[in-house]
Amino acid sequence: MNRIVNSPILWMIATASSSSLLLCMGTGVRSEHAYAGAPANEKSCRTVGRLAREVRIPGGVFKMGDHHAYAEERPRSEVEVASFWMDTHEVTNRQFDAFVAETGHVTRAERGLDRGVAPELDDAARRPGSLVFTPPVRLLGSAPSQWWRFVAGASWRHPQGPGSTVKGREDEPVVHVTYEDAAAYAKWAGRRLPTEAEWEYAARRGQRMLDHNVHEAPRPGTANTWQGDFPTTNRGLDGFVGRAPVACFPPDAQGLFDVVGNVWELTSSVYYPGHRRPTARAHPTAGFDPKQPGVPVHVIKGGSYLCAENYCARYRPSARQGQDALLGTSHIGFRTVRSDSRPR
Ligand SMILES: [Ca+2]
Ligand SMILES: [Ca+2]
Repeated sequence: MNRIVNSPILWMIATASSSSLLLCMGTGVRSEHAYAGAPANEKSCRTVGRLAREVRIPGGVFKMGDHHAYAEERPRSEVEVASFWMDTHEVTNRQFDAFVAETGHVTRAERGLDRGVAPELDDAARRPGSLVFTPPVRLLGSAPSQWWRFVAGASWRHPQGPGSTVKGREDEPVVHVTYEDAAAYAKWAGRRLPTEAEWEYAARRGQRMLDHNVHEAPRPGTANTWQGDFPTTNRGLDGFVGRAPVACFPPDAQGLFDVVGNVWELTSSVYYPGHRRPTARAHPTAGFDPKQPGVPVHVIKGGSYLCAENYCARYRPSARQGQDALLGTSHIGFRTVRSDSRPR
């Protein structure tokens, strides 16, 4: 795999203490802190074991992308999606633990980067770990390196780094997983990761039925996002300042929980900065993100608990970003799907 040493991700790993990741860009909008919804809380969280495992998403044709949002969401075009079954919620720590217990899978964050993957890096830069959101005390400019920190030893078992644990957080979405970790889980479960089109199609169906304008922030009380000025003021008016257990917020009209918000969700689609796929000669099959050139990138969807009105605002079905296929973070997880051969 060809990765170049001056990519922002590898630079971040190499410099560790001043890690950087271009996960979101500013919107120029100042958050007004208005919040009319009732906050979610422990009482509003469903018992995960009693939830339906999956729901059937009937196939159809839809307009994918958005002309009025970020450039990478263009062009908007018609896409056909076959019927499929989708997890009702993000994969939890409890589910991932069952996978690890049975297969012995060791995640990329726990293994670190081997020489075959990134021969240009020195040993210190290969150490096991992951990116952890760490709010800055003071904000100087807008460099993401002020709130993304590479923490050696951070992994799905230790989301905040050594000493932290998922004990008591079994129903929270698993994080610090890479594309290969998520794909391995899905295979073990007899499933697969959704394509970007499948994910967006399902998200649009649910949002439209809730009469949600895709250009606005999620309605208060419907998703775990950020209220306040990111990254310094997290008011937690929706009931959670960090990740929430899955299914604490209401489901969409199809019965899907936390499609928007809580954690970003990995897809099987490689990322390009737009829906018009470039020629194979121009860009590698591993995807291409001009913000992290040379790095294999997959599309992530839905935004996370860190998406605010003044920053990111990618809590919309069409919103998308490229994620380093070999790097985890504390706000990216996934859900799985399986194909359905039945007619619509
Ligand atoms: Ca929140
Ligand atoms: Ca989500």
